[in-house]
Amino acid sequence: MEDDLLTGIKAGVVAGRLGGMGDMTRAALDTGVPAADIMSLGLIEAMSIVGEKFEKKEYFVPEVLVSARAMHESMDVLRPLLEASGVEPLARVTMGTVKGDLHDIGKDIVSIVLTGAGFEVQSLGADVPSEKFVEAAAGGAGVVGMSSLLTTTRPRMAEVIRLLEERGLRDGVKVIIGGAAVTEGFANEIGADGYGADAAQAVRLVKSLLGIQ
Ligand code: B1M
Repeated sequence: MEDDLLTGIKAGVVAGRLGGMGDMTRAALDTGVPAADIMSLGLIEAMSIVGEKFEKKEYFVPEVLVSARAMHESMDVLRPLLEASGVEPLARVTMGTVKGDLHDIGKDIVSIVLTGAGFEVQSLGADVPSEKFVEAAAGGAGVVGMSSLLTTTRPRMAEVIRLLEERGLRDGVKVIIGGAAVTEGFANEIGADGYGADAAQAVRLVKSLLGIQ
């Protein structure tokens, strides 16, 4: 039963079934499937299948867009559960997808998981101008997190770091990056403080950079 519901959620995202994803997600939670499992085994696995279909040209942008909307319907149900840490925020993290890039699913997942781990996350959204990240650092964010899924938008990350240096803000903030277009090597190359391959790694990274156990 639980497996059927998880399989149904995954299939629903792949097929872009809109309207019923919220109910299906609530039904899975009611039968005891943990929210984190729905996220990782249902939603994230589904989007990787969508990605493969896009690469093989079985899916095109409209299909991918509908799958992304179906994923958001389910995430809306999971968000309050995954975000509820019930403790004082450990630190403020500003998260956004860089300018020119509209991919927001991965960045949203990382934000939800960081919030659940006790951080206050300020989400700047997607297609965020470099200046906005700098403003967030000037406003006291302890960590600036940038996501990029398009290789063409990767230079924006280096730009943010350069602007932080120019404004004298770089020493007061940790910069982390992630998303399918970047790697650990790229993070080192541009002088970021770290790279997270997924949401769990991002949490470990932020904690270690801030010296939190
Ligand atoms: Co686009 N797209 N897309 N797309 N899309 C990719 C990224 C692509 C790899 C597909 C492909 O061709 N194989 C390709 C990029 C190629 C490249 O640059 N080398 C691509 C392209 C080309 C495009 C368009 C140009 C297509 C077009 O119009 N012809 C266009 C660009 C639009 C724009 O941004 N300006 C476009 C559009 C779209 C949609 C709008 C249709 C949709 C996005 C919807 C949305 O986000 N609201 C979409 C999608 C869904 C994808 C794929 C299929 C899936 C991305 C996704 O959501 N993955 C993607 C193919 C792929 O990635 N295999 C593809 C699921 C998500 C959970 O994973 O985002 O990697 P991810 O996040 C992970 C980790 O990376 C990490 O944690 C997350 C959770 O595990 N992580 C971080 C992410 N950010 C982090 C930040 C951190 C730490 C960890 O710290 C700060």
